Amino acid sequence: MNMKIIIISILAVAVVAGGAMLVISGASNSSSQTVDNVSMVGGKQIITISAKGGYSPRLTNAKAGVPTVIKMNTQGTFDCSSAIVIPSLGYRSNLPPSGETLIDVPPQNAGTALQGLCSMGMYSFSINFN
Ligand SMILES: [Cu+2]
Repeated sequence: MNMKIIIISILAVAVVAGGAMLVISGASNSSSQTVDNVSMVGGKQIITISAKGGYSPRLTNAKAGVPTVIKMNTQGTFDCSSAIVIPSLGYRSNLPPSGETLIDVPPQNAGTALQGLCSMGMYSFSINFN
């Protein structure tokens, strides 16, 4: 009987702590424009952008001339930012409510600004290649 109560309270603490960490990481993501969301994996440049009530980060500085993958993250995204359009790539997709969607981007010339939009053009993000 006592054991059960202890286990339940441990679970409750874990859930609350997990929730708090999510809130903290979410806040730091949206407040900072200089998040490091670009990484190189196996010669490919991976740009991570999350979509939920808009796109984060709004502005990304990336390398020109390398094959690139945009990794769109959704997590409980039920707003229109899940309907994504990248006009210059002719790309249009409906992202799943939660998950990862990979978008292949061919090497871009220096000076290119790639723009992504929600289908209504209300939310946007840009990636500058240099
Ligand atoms: Cu929209």
